[in-house]
Amino acid sequence: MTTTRRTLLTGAGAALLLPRLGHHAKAATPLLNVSTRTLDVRGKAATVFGIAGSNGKQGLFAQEGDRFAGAVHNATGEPLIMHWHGQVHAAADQDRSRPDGGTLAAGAHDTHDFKLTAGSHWMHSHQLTEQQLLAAPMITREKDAGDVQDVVVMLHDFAFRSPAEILAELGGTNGHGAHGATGAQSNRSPASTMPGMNHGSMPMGGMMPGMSMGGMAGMRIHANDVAYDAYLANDRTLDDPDVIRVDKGGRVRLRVINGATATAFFLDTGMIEASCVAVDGSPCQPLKGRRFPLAQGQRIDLLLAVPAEGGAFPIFAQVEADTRQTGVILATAGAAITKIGDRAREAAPNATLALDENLRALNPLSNRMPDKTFHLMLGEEAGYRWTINGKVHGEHQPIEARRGERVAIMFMNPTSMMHPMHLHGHHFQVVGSRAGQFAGPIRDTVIVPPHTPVMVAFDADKAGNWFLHCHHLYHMATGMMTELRVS
Ligand SMILES: [Cu+2]
Repeated sequence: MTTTRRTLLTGAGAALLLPRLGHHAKAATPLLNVSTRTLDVRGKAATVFGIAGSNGKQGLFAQEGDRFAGAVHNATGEPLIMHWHGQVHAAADQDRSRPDGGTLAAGAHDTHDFKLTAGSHWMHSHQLTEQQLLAAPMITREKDAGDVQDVVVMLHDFAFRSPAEILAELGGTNGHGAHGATGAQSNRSPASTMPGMNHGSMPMGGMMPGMSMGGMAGMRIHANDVAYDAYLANDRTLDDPDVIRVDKGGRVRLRVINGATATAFFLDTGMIEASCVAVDGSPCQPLKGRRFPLAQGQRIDLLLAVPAEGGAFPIFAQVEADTRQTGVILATAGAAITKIGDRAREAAPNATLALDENLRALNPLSNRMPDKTFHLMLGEEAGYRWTINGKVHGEHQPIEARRGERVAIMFMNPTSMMHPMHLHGHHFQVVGSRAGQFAGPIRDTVIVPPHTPVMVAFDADKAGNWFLHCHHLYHMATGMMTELRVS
């Protein structure tokens, strides 16, 4: 990958001349240009979105210390809400995907200036267009990344149908994912709200009793509620995969982003044992393995040593609870590339919290009791209606904290599906589950499996109103989103 330092400097110069947000004059050299492009998916042309830097490449690759400074131009022809996923140095007014953030009009640009957050992050629209690949890597290489070859892999689930059609198939209505839309008022009872679970102050040690999700035990667990036409890794299927040249005996840092909207994957490094060194862009104590879960919105950084004798080494991403897979191939010069099918021999398991229970943050939170603990009950109602504490977004009751407070959130999930829960503006630490309390990884998106309590904690250090939502696009769009207000 080439760095974009030059791009960033150009952007920084441009920033001096431009007002901050929503300007209509065309920026001379946008830092990023959001537009449409055409892909070939299984021999069929597909019009999708893309986010290109001034070098024409998708996404951004910067160095630690760089700023995200310059204009983002909306050439998509429709209003845009971008989210800088994982960028904790972006102030609230630097991210459109916030309550009252508005949209960037077609043809207009926003001008940004914030310090990039080191690590493997990404950017995507906070609208249904995320399904149409309105997403790209946003990588800031760490100063201590060392002498390794960075290989960025972006995963997607792909359909030739529009996201509106998919939402209709699911039975949902999009009143809530579009910010600013008020959404239909519900007259259903909030069946999944347990009395007394809002804004509780149960200490962390009290999280296990009463968490058996009684009455839900017989409920069917499922995944993959959208029928996709393909799964993409760097815009390609395994029919014609991205083959990435690596050196014999070289060291590779795979930076994998799950940009899929309704699909969790298992990363499988096949013949090469990997060492997980970061999740969601934040470093962890290295953990060896060959198979790692990766839910929507999550990232994982895996260090691999390419065997000295060379060869071709497929890196698979297999759909959870399914045999379908996508992937890329790492290959040394001259290695024979054999065709790999898009079906694994055995179905992958369902994504669980097992990885997080074994990972330990390299830079954990300080040891401190939470000032506030919130209990968020994830809910599911008839008509493809996904809720938090019985409310859809628009009817939600924000959770509130003061700057500097340590906040704990316990997610409880009596629903039939896993929910990758994502908090804007902050990184949290995974600190508890049925396995007990632990100093788990720092993340911004956590797998909350069905019938499994998960606790995260963070320091509310940034003023503003921040979305907290499920990163399954169609769960978010139909209601599974609330708000953290930090004053
Ligand atoms: Cu969900």
